[in-house]
Amino acid sequence: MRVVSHRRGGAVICAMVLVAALVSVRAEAAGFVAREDGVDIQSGVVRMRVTAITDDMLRVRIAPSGDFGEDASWAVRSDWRTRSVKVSVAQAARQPGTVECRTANLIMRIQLEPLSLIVSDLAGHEITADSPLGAITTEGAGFSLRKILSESEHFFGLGDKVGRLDHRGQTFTNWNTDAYGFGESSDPLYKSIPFFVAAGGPAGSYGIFLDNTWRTWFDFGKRDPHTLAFGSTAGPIDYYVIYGPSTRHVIERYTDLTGKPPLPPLWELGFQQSRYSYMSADEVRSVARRLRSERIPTDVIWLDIDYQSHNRPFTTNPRTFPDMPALVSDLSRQDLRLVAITDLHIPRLLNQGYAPYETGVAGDHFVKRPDGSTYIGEVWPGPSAFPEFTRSVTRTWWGEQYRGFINAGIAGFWNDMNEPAVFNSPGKTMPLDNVHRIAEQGFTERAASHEEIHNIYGMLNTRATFEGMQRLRPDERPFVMTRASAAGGQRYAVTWTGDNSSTWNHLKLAITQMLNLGMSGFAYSGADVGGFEGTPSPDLLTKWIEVAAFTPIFRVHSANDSPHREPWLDGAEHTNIRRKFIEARYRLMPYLYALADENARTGVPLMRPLFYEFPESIESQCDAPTSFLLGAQLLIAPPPNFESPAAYPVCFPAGEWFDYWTGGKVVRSGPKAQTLTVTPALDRLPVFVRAGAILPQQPLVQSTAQIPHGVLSLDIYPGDECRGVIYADDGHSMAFLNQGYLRQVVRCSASRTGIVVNFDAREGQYRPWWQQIEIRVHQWNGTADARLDGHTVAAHAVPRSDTLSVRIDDPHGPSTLSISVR
Ligand code: MIG
Repeated sequence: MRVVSHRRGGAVICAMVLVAALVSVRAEAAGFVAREDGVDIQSGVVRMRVTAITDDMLRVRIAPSGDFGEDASWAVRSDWRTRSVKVSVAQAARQPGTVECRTANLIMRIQLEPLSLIVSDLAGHEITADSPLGAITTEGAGFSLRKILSESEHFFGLGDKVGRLDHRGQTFTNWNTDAYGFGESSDPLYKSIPFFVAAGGPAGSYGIFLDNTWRTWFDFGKRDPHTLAFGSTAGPIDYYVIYGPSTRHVIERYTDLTGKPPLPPLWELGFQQSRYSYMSADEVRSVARRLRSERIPTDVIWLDIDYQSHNRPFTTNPRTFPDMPALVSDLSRQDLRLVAITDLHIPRLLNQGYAPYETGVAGDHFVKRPDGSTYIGEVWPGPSAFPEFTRSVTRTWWGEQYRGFINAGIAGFWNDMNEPAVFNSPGKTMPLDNVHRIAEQGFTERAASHEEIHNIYGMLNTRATFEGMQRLRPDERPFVMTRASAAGGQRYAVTWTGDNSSTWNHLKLAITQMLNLGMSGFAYSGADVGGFEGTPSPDLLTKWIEVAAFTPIFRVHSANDSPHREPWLDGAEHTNIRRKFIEARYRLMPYLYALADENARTGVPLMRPLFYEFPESIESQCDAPTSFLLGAQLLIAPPPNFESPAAYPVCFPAGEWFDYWTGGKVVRSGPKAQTLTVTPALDRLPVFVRAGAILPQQPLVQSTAQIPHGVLSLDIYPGDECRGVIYADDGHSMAFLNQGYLRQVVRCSASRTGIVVNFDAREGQYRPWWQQIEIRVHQWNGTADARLDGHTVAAHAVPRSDTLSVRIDDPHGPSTLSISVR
């Protein structure tokens, strides 16, 4: 045995330990070869390569037969895949056949026989360790990896999975599926995101992303309670270990790897009304008129497949939708926009002047059968061809199909059926032996089976749509919503949870789905409000609107064979409650938009489970099945069992909390989680604000297209780490990339004699709609003296509310507002 350690560029690099003498016979060689940024391991024919991408993130590639194969990825950004940092020897190997090296944050211990990898933090707490039962087994082209599942770990992510929020004790498969009629134990569903976050373990949170497009699976201790296992039916063994220790950091890093969601147009955060389908332009106009006369704030009306001629993508029915530009401009006068569905199946219409098919054939843009013929499957418009989205030229061609609709002024697009769904076929999708012809930067040009491409097909569909919109309307932020997607798909589209049902249980499922999607990179998701299939009771639709008002995408949608569910259809009592919650959403728009800005820069989700902000709540079990956070400041606490009229306990993580609706303090400081009993009521949704929050809000508008009249308000809930963020820009263009935005952090500190509010320097050059800001300090008794940068400003007590109000001119730069008890 020989240990070699040497210096290069100042850093000590990994020790090389040769345990076997047979170095000349590669297949039987065994040993470690140090690299500057990792280590290569040979154990029999098996090769493993560990690379430190950053100090807290490792890439692990394993080649069971010695050949790593092509190094390419649809999910991971190439600038991150090619990044690496130096690793150094932690200690000279203590035993033969092991090596230990480290980055600034991690220790890796690799053992040769049996091959295993243990990753720890610098204090020696194990983050993740291969199972002593054997780390890898292969079977044909498939593989299984096994790791130790520690007692205290809980698992999240994996996209749109249903069931409990915590995946522990369950198994899942990733295979994009048109899961019409799914229920609480259905799997697989529409999306494949082979990434999970583990929280609660001895070293804090970490994540594992398996970069493999095939049919992957995860077992979180179901088969063996002490083993975490995952694998795939084929494809590379190529995974990333991402260390936290905070869940936030894991998600930030995962979205460094796979991309951040882009900053959305502001209207994406507005209320959206959809239906399968609004059948004519006149029907759309009447829905628009009614939304306005009922004063239901709304930003978008959606067009489902029936606006098309014979369900043919990129056409319009000339009888029912004779003039799309006129419809768009009528709606825009009412501050509404249209989003239209564009499915990806292209009907085989020979010599009928149907350009998508004819140009598709001419450009050889369709997926083939193994015999070289074009694959044809039956979908809505009849026998159809399917675009070859793995070719960049085909994606460009697809993007070009949107030109007409973009010119007509349609604001965004909806990519449905992109699992892809195919009628009357095995597995409801295309044959697995269909042949894709990859022609993509970073990839070898080669044929690939549909089995390899299936799970990313929907994501590539949305990529083509998104990039097409960018080319056709470069100054506007694209909006795409998709049903199927894959790891990294958050770069191109928001998503919804597909064909859910009008049941109370589905409302509950939607919350866990959106939370796990948020921890899988998809910060923007929604569930069809009211449920797609079935008939919601008026109470169910009302409660669903209340909850959805605090979720990222807020869209009412319904199936063609279920009753209409525009908000006014159940009488005045329901309409009034629904309106009140939609209005609350619009008042909170500055808070939501600041979260969108944070997400675009960091990837952290808008909607978060409690443990995300309060890690100790994993142990105290404070995460009730339906409660969630919107950003770091708002706790939404619907009943854990929606059908029960019984009072229920709301669990609050340690700290002080205020009632959002009244501004009153409801939970006083304590070292532990506390509970408050709440009685459910149709018109009430408990929402709480964390002490220390500064919530930016705005006057009510009927659409984000309207400029609010009045002032920006900052509601201050005094407490520790008091902070808030103001963000604004024009809401739709790309000018924010070039100083056309405003971001300002506001902090406060309270004492017995008063409160000081500090406005940090402003970033960006954008001039906002407000000239003044109203600061409302909650839990304030009586009046006060207020000075802004030394000058007296008026302060007054808001009657009957324990709130102090101070109005100041918009502080363009750093400013200090001192408020003292009089
Ligand atoms: O086979 O476009 O999930 O939201 O309304 C049904 C019609 C096709 C499925 C989508 C649903 C949409 C519907 N689509």
